[in-house]
Amino acid sequence: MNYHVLTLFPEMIEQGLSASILGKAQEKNLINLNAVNIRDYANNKHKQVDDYPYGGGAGMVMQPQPIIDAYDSIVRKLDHRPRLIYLTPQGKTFNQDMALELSKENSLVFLCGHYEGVDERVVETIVTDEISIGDYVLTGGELAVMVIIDAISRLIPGVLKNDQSAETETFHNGLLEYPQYTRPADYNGLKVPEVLLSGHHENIDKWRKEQSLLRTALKRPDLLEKANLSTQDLKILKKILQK
Ligand code: 6GU
Repeated sequence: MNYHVLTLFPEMIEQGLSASILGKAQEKNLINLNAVNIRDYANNKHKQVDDYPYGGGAGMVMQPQPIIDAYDSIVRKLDHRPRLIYLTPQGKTFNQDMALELSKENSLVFLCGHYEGVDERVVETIVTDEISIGDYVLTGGELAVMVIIDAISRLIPGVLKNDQSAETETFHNGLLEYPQYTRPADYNGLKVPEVLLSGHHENIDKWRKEQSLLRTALKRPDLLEKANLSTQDLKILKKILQK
């Protein structure tokens, strides 16, 4: 996966994604990160990238020329026009299904806006997708793009230690993850559920499935409506909710 991030703060992106699992994934070339400073493409001698909004109003607007030239410089090195994802609270709210879909691309370009946003002609001409990470306002798209790159990257084969962990956990099947425990089995009188110590894998799987269903019903009932529950799951759920 080749990520290109168009930003006024490339060091923020580079540093934010250099630690831990994503840092390792870059070292292993499972993912590649190219943070492009939009300012480097400004055509004027003051390297200005923003200006006052036509019609007046608060803040500054990012000008089209440096952004479009920065995108074109990436396109020139490829044999196709990669998706250009603009991070904006006006976009579609990011979720796990979108992460999975984007993880199948070869190259992705992200555009981080700042100030009051980017000139609308950028959105009209080169932006293919608009994504938000939730209903709140950030100072810029940088933190949002890091969230999205993290969520996509962990789905790329080899990035996580065992491919399983990306599958079994929260949201894989539209449900929340079951509770986890580690040693000690008794922590100041707080005990790990007996079934987990039993070594009986069938019972453990059954317990975990029940816990996933129960938790989702209690904490995120909205997810339960969307999850594709089998008739077996529905039966289990009915039983545990009666208790
Ligand atoms: Cl993607 N960008 C900005 N600037 N603010 C946001 C956002 C994105 N998602 C939620 N708030």
